[in-house]
Order: sequence, then structure tokens, then C-alpha cells
Amino acid sequence: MILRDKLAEIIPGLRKEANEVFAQGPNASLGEVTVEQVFGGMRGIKALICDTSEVGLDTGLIIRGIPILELTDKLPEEIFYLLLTGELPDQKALEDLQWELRRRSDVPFYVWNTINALPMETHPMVVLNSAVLVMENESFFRKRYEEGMPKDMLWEPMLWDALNLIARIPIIAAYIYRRKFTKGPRINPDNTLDWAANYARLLGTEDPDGSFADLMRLYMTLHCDHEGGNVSAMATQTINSALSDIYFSVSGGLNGLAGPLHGLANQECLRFIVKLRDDIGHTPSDAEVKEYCINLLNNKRVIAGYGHAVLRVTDPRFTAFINFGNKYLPDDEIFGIVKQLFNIVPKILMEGGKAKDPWPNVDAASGSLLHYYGLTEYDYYTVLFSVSRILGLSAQLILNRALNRPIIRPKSVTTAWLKKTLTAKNAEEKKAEEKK
Ligand code: CMX
Repeated sequence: MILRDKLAEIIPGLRKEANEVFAQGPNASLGEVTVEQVFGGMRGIKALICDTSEVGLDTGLIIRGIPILELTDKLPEEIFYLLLTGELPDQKALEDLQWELRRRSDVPFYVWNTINALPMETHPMVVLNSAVLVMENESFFRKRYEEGMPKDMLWEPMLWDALNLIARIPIIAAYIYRRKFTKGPRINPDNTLDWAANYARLLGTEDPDGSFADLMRLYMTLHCDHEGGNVSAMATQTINSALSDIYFSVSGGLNGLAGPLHGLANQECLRFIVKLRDDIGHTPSDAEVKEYCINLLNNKRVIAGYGHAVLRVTDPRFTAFINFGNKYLPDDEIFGIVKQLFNIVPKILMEGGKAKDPWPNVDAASGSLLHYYGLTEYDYYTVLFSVSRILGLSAQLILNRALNRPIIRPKSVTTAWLKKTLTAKNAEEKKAEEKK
């Protein structure tokens, strides 16, 4: 069934289910909030609902119940349908979605003007986020809201906005690459190609055997979503909860993705590997890699691509990229260093005893594959991540609107309040202890 109709069919059931779950125990506790969590970036507090995907400590990304490693042969368009509806599309629904994306792919002229007005040295993420934001002018959601459309119908203009954004973003992102790195004029999309293969073509990278298009399909699938609490997803949802439209929300979330502890690690990781090779001066031995990493840790630097706020195992998305590399570039020097690091870094981090997760995350391998295909401009990598992540962010927003989720407004406390509360609590505990 085509996407819009499928959503219209399932949304009443989703609303009913949400109401029933809520009615089971509005005042039930989902766990205590500790001072450590409040000081620790709200880590682990169960405070959001996100049905598109979940990330288990020991499983990694699961999309609608399917582990990501079982989805690596799917097209990103299929994944978008899955994120939204919980089912993979049949052939007709897939073709309809691809047609929708093609017919919505005309980029407004002022987006090109905005991009061209920015200095060449501007970071590609600034250019991307500016381009997303200026398209706010196009929002159906905002127009329908202003016209007084009832709240329970607003998911539909949100879907139209999402499809427009998803349709245009690879074209915009590819131009950002070609302009910034002087690769020549804009390339026109090929309407016979799928969404990710078109993006690969628009970048202009040589691809005689079609394997770069395969990498882009895989890349877009693997980065599409990572539940609701990561910086970019949470920022996007928070902004949207004020009924700001998708352009405001997504550009805000992507500003979070541009941080070095989140999506920017994507670029930092390859920079780190190339620097390691250059500093050592040749293809390094295991002993040299080990010494180099220990020195980094001694100098209070992080090892990019390792560790995660949630995961406690090797990220399955890393495994998917390693599988791709083993197939297409087994003898590449940089890819070889990625595998060497995988054999060495977890042990060092475990011995260091600080990092809770010593295993590689998705960023540890992706850059080496892009580098192999000549996409060596690290500063661009977070844009690729963003193009993919827009699938998941959009799906989350459409569902949040379908379920009419309220404005997000947790309570903040002052340090003085915390101090007073903890002092009183400790005194009480001491008194109780003395009584025993
Ligand atoms: N190298 C060195 N030290 C590390 C480390 C790494 N890869 N990962 C964690 N640590 C350190 C932390 O810096 C922290 O040290 P301090 O106590 O001195 O501040 C300590 O170990 C405990 O951190 P943690 O609880 O294990 O990790 P956090 O949840 O705080 O942070 C993350 C998670 C990803 C930011 C962190 O592991 C990191 O900085 N990794 C390197 C950057 C990276 O690869 N980021 C990509 C993440 C994927 C994504 O979100 O897209």
C-alpha cells in the first residue's frame, strides 16, 4: 500500500494503542532519576518514546524489530517506509515512494543563491543547515497550521514536507560538495536511478563497476536512525514539539549532528587514521599503532571511532562496513589500518578502565571506504551522515505529529536546590543510621 494510505490506515490503531498503554498506569514509575544521571547528560533516563528504532546495549541498532545487519541489502527508500510503518514496502509502494521523491526533487532557485552567497571556506555542515533552513518558506505544515488545520491531521502536511526535504537533500548536498571542493558544475539527477545511487552520481565520483553506488546505499541505510535520545534526534524532536515545522526542526537537529562527539566524529576518525599513518611515516606495524594510541590517551585525547554513549558491543554498523570493505577493498592501506585498530584499541581502552564502551562505533570504518573511492575531503563526511539521518528524523517527526505528542519541557533545578536537597537527605539518613 502506498505510504500515505498506509499511514492513514495505521494511525488510528497507533493512537488507540498509545491511549491504552497510557491508561495502564499514568503514574507508574519507570525508574528513579539519580544525581549521577542529572550530572551525566541525562544518560539512561527513560523519558522519550520512539518507535522507529531502538538501540540495545548489546545488540546495536534494531529498526522496527529487525537488526540492522539484516537490512543491509535494502534501499534507503525501503528503510524510510519501514521506519514509518513498521513494514517493508511491496514493489508498488516502493515504486510509488520513488516516484514521489522524483517529482518533488526540484530545488528552489533561492537555495542555490543562498549557498553561492556563502564564503567558500564555510564548513559544509553550515552550508547544508542553512540550505535546509531557507526552505522553511516551502513548509506545508506551517501553512496548514496557520490555516487552522486540526492538530490530529497535521501529520499529513508533515509527510509532504518530509518527502520534499528527502527528495531535494541529496541534490543540495552533492552541490555543496562540488562547489566547496571545486569539482566542476552541478550534475543533473538521473530519474532512472534510486535515491542513493542518484546521490552517488551527483557527487561525480568515478564508479565504473557501480560499487560506489552500493556503498552509498549501504551508508544511507546504516546511518538513517538511532532511536530518539541522541543529540540530533532529541534536538529535532524538541524543536518540533513546539510545532515548529520540519525545516526548523531538522536544521536545528543537524547543528547537533555537527558536534565532534556526535556526527562530526565521522570526519575526525579518518583524519585520525591518516594522521597516524603520516606521523608514523609508513604502513604501521601493530606495535607502532599500539604505542601511538597509548600516547594519545596519555595526552588526554580520545580515540575517534571508539566508545558510545549507549552501546557496549561492536557497533553492527561497523561490522557492515567491514564486510563491505573486505569484499571491495581488502588490500587498501587505510582500510587495513582500520582493521588493525579494531584488533588493538579495545584492549587498550579496557586496560585504561575509563571508557565504558571500548568497542568501535559506526564512524571507525565509514571514512576509510569513502577515502578508497576518492571522497577524501573529511569535512564533507558529516553531510553524508546528515542526508541519511534526515530519513529517521523525518519519520520520528511524522509519527510524533500523528500521535500528537506534547511540547517537551523537562524540569531543570538549580545547583543551590540540589545542594539543599542532598544535604537534607544525607542528614536524614545519618539520623536514621544513628537511631539503629
Ligand atoms: N577514547 C578515549 N577516551 C574515551 C573514549 C575514547 N574513544 N571513549 C570514552 N572515553 C573516556 C571519556 O572521554 C570519559 O573520560 P572522562 O571521564 O575523563 O571525561 C570516560 O572515558 C567515560 O566516558 P563514557 O561514559 O565511556 O563515554 P560517554 O558516554 O561520555 O561518551 C562518546 C561517548 C562517544 C562521546 C565517547 O566514547 C567518545 O568521545 N568517543 C570518541 C568520539 C566518537 O567516536 N564519537 C562518535 C559517537 C557516535 C555518534 O554518536 O555518532
